[in-house]
Amino acid sequence: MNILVTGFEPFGGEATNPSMELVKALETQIGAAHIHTAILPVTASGGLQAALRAIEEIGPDAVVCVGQAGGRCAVTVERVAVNVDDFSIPDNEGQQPRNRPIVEGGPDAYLSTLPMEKMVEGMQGAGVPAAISNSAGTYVCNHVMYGVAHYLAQHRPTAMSGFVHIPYLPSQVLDKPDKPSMGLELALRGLRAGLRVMVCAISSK
Ligand code: PCA
Repeated sequence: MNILVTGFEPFGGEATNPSMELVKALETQIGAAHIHTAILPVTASGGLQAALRAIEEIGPDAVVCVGQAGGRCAVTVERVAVNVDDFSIPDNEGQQPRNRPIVEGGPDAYLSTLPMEKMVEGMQGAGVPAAISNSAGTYVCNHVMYGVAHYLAQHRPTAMSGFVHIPYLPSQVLDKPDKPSMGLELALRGLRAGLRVMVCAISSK
């Protein structure tokens, strides 16, 4: 079994991105699955292109994209990606599409096909604050979640896909002490527990 897990480069003036650190720290084997990783640029077209290139190379059974959601208190498994780019800040190339479809004429939304509830239970069972989120936003993470689901629906319909958002790291909130954070070890334990549940679900299909 092959699983692709992606993270993002830093953006928005941050020195790091917890998703990049997590993906770098992840082991290469979880249960029956070989874990492949890629770090994506935080740009609408470049991020999605890099994810699709990795999918074409690896031919994964599941794609789990991971990103930073600064301000959230828990690891969150996203339920849905919407067909809207509406960036509140420019991406790392200075592009800021507003109120624009990602795929002209595409479905309004794609639901995650990951076993979301079981993954959240697995994360909580490992002692990690976790929840389902009903909005991945309208920035680059939503764009990549939507774009990956759209690609898989056409080219690899048996593969699962979805998105996991991670809070800020403690080092990122030293200058914003009103914001919550989660240490890398705890976030890693959560992601690992979620992936383990997903791998078991794929194995028993
Ligand atoms: N988080 C952003 C984009 C890259 C990242 O890590 C988002 O939530 O859209």
